[in-house]
Amino acid sequence: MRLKILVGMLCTACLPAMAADHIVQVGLGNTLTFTPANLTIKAGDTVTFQGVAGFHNVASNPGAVTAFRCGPNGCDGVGGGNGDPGGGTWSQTVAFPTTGTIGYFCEVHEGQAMTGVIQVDPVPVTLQSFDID
Ligand SMILES: [Cu+2]
Repeated sequence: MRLKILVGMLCTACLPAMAADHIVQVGLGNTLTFTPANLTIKAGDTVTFQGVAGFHNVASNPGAVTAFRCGPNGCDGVGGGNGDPGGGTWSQTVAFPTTGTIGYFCEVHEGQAMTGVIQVDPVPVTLQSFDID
């Protein structure tokens, strides 16, 4: 007798292997924009914000499931960095372990609609089958 067993694995254990990094450019072409402004990622992924032009930072909306505030001098609460706005080119990476919709903005240019949204989707369930003789 041969049984085929289909097992759905919650992928907590395979997060590290599946995690991806996504780039959001800040101020591309000297515009007051995030590129892309709307990004969909999976839980466990990271987003690297790259300041490319202008004087900006990135700050999550109040109450966001993953809070961050980052700029040229680092991110608030991470290794003594602070997320104050600044110029030049810079790069800060934020991890998004939790599903949800996270809005963010530049504190200097929020009034000029310099905003973005990161949608963090669940990691898909992986199905595996085993044969038992
Ligand atoms: Cu800005």
